[in-house]
Amino acid sequence: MVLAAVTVCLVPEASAGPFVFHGDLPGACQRAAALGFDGIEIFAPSGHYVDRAALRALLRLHDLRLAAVGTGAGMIVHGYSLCDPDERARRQACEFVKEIVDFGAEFDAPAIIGSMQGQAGDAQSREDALARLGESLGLLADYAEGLRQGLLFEPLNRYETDLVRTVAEGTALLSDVAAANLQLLADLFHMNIEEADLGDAIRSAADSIGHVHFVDSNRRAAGFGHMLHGPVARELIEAGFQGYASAEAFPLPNSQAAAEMTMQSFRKFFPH
Ligand code: LER
Ligand code: MN
Repeated sequence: MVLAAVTVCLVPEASAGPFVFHGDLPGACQRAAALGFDGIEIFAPSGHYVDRAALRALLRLHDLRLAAVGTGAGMIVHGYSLCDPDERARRQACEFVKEIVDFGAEFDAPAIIGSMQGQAGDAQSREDALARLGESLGLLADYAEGLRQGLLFEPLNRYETDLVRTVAEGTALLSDVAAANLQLLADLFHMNIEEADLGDAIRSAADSIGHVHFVDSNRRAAGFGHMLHGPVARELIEAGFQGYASAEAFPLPNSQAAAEMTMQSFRKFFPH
């Protein structure tokens, strides 16, 4: 069964970012539960930011799960990257991610490596950057494995990275890293830019996909753009996908309307 999640951003520097709810964690939980979401995905400033006991109480109160935790604040706030050519900076990036892995693991939620993959840029060749990224991912997957936790790797579109942009590039990196607990996050917004055919891309990597960012062509809630979600949903269901379709979308026209439209689309494409 595919589960529904919705994003909550607690990072002030990302207040204009593509997250359905911003700032108010108790309010987001209350609204997510009222609409029937199974879980929330948290984008936090660090692994220490969220009060564990308070979150545990909120999740219990609203019968929600923590679906996943984002690590992108490491890039947005600190400029960290897992492919940084400077070894010390790369180690700091890994430490930042590990703290978020710790946080997620307390709630049985995997951490997401998206923006933290970084960019090769002019400082290094793409090949070297990919090797460094692969090494960091291997270390982090081992670390997560020690906590019996998965790790999610997310290809991004060309305007955000010059490293891993397609699902096929993602599966190639995963096979280099060869960690059983490392899976792909398929963000439909990035895929809509980079893939020739979304359904084909999902089918070709179905075994590796652990999480989906469920969104429309314009990065608004699924249903507010022109993406054809039917073939994507069909391939996920066909493959027996059991993870979350998590709404990572702009709060347009507002958070509530984006969450409502997401849920309407979720029920249409993933009927239980
Ligand atoms: C960034 O564009 C994104 O999609 C996030 O999920 C990655 O951290
Ligand atoms: Mn995403």
